[in-house]
Amino acid sequence: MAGKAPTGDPVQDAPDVTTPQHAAAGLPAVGHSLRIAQQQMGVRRTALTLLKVNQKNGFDCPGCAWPEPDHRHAAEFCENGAKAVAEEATLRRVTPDFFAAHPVSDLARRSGYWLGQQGRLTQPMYLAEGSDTYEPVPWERAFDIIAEELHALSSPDEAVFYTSGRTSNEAAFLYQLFARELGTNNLPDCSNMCHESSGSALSETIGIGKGSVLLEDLYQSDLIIVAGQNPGTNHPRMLSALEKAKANGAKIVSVNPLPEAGLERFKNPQTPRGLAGSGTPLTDYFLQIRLGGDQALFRALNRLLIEAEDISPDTVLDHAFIDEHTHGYEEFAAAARATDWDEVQRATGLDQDGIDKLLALVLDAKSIVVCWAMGLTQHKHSVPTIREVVNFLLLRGNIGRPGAGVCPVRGHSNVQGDRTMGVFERPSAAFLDALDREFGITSPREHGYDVVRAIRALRDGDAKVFFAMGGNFVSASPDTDVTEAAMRRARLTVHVSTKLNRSHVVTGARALILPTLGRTEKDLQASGGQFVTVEDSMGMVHASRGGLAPASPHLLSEPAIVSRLARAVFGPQSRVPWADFEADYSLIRDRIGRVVPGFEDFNAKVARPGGFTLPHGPRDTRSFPTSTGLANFTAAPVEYPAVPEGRLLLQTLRSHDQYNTTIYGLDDRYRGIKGGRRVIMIHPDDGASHGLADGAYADLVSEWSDGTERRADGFRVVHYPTTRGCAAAYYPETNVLVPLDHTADTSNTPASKSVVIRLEAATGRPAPEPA
Ligand SMILES: Nc1nc2c(c(=O)[nH]1)N[C@H]1C(S)=C(S)[C@@H](COP(=O)(O)OP(=O)(O)OC[C@H]3O[C@@H](n4cnc5c(=O)[nH]c(N)nc54)[C@H](O)[C@@H]3O)O[C@H]1N2
Ligand SMILES: Nc1nc2c(c(=O)[nH]1)N[C@H]1C(S)=C(S)[C@@H](COP(=O)(O)OP(=O)(O)OC[C@H]3O[C@@H](n4cnc5c(=O)[nH]c(N)nc54)[C@H](O)[C@@H]3O)O[C@H]1N2
Ligand SMILES: [Mo]
Repeated sequence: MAGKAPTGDPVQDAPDVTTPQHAAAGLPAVGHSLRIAQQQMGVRRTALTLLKVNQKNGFDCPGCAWPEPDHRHAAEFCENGAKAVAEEATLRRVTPDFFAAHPVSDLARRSGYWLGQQGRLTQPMYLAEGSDTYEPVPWERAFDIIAEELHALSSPDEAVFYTSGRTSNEAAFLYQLFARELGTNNLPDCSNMCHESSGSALSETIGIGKGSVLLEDLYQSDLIIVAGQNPGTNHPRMLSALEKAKANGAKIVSVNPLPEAGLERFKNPQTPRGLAGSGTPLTDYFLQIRLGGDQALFRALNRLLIEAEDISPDTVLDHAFIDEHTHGYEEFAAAARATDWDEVQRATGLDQDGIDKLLALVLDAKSIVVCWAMGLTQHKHSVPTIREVVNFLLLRGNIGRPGAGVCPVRGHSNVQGDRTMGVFERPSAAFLDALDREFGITSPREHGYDVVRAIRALRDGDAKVFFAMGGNFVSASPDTDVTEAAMRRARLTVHVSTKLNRSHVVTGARALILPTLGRTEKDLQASGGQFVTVEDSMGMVHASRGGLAPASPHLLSEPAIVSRLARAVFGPQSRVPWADFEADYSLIRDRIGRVVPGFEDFNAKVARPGGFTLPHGPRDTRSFPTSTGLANFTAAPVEYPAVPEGRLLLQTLRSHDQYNTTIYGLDDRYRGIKGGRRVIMIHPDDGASHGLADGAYADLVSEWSDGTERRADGFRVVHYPTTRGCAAAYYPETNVLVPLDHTADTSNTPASKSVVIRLEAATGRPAPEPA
């Protein structure tokens, strides 16, 4: 069927399943990363490039947002960081000849894996209205096409400017300035699909939407709870931090429906013992929870803490902290006391004994950090869930002192920085006032579209131009068929990208691909070689400077692209010195220093090796810039997903061989799955009750409350030690199952970790499509 998303990799998808592993990293990880790197970049380039990752004079790893330790190893990267680097520094190239040989209708039949494997984009390409083939286009003509379409809009709010989290601070600052000079706050970003729930919950409760711990706090903590996160795959360098914390006496608890190998045991590839020996066991206690049960778990813990205090007054709760720094304790305590144990059991699947064990660890710990990622943020009730985590920490004053705090572990390497720079559809008035004062513009005050609202606007014809600074909007967004149809209604779609992806082939009437420099590459402008800056998950800002020759002489940097676009759109009458910014990024940093709090003297501070840490009121001085001026306890009703009889709850997650929609390979080594991605992991008892043996094939049908159904066919059933009733399958193949309207309350994040599905026995995998 024309335009239908391809289903996995029909030719190559033939999953081979063995038993899951119980330890992460070690020698196999080193070997695997070097193999992938050498395939993409050859031996010499691999050695030169990987040694520069995360070094003080090198570039920031384009993998995850985990911070760099102060004492760096010669090789401060991990297996998956090496894969991310190799993916960008690859020697393969996508040239105009490639596009001539592959019309869009052909590319639209290819899998995301195949598209990504073709290599780096080398020239700006234009798809004219009615054409099926991208053709090379000069940069100036490309900017004129965009200007033409933007000028034809009846309002700037008919344009949407998406950002993925790899964009540097400098580029992000210019980008949001461009959107606001144009007159719109339509700045959706990948954060809307990611940690938006963390931002919403933390802003309301502690007054700042960022984590409150530094690496040092993890090293000093007595208890680290890792809930809804798979660091062995997605933040491998976090395992080194957990290992160090453990050596200092910390206990580690993991809360997850899956027993993730990286959390069980870690073989540090940077120590001889880790390479060869059996490694360090990390998790002391594993709570195998039901999907979406975390709010109930933390509420139950909070009830137990309050009751323990009743029994032994002044020994459990931190009354001095609660009295001086918090608001709303009484109302919250009343709600916590009313917690219903049957409900907790239904929500979590855990018995009281299991929760009592966790309580004992909590009571023993003078300082606690809670870390989390997508397992907590992508549910309908994610915001109250994270607020409950905050309640838990506030009870014993576990915030704003050493070894304690909230640690939302961010995804993309600069997703936090992009937000700090103003990439946000709901900017604060203070931010816009500062921007307007600095540049003499008048930013719009109405809120813009987030990701889900942008898709609706495109679908309904209310948005007509879609511009993406990185990312793969079509594959990363929920409800693939709806999103693709929405995209096709646009007048113009534009992607600033390093690699080919599905968003380039599901286009508006006209489309542009603008190829850009990656992190690993030298950025030479009129004033000389440039560096950019990024902010990690713990609010540390530092420089990133690439060393490789650009993949093609035609590439422009992201700041240059925004600057030239702005000149094409606004002409000489703009009050913003756009050309100067392109020539010298330190001039952008001067402006950031005058607009964004914490960046005063930006150029001087970032010149220091290792950079600087942004101020954080709750962490630094226990000051909470909330509506009450205090840290807020909140008392929400306990929620958890309702799953009708005979149905399963599906989470859509990452394999070990992917970076979001970029597929590195078809293996998920730690989970024992090889050679294919169309798998559905279910508990053996659920397999038995559905009549689906391990190795059988099933079609997945999601059932949404409005009666609509969505299908993804031909998944190999894998009997897996997940919680009963809870299934897991990979994103983005299963995004087609996530209804657009199924989002978290308040944050509007797609609820990608709780999709109600039924399984229908299938005869096998779908027939391969003609190549
Ligand atoms: N190599 C690699 N690194 C990455 C990425 C990548 O794709 N590849 N992506 C980056 C990005 S953008 C992000 S946001 C992060 C994502 O990092 P993660 O959040 O670790 O990614 P997911 O694969 O979505 O894994 C979710 C984890 O939460 C668990 N989980 C799911 N639902 C629940 C629940 O209801 N309760 C609990 N307690 N646990 C649950 C799952 O079993 C799984 O272990 O990683 C970043 N780093
Ligand atoms: N079902 C389901 N859906 C999800 C999730 C889930 O867990 N389940 N997770 C969500 C999350 S947490 C996130 S963050 C989003 C991710 O959404 P996105 O950030 O939109 O997706 P990515 O796959 O990270 O984007 C990859 C593309 O970015 C481009 N790129 C790479 N490096 C650069 C660069 O330096 N500059 C530029 N301009 N482009 C570059 C390449 O062309 C590459 O193809 O997906 C979300 N979608
Ligand atoms: Mo993310």
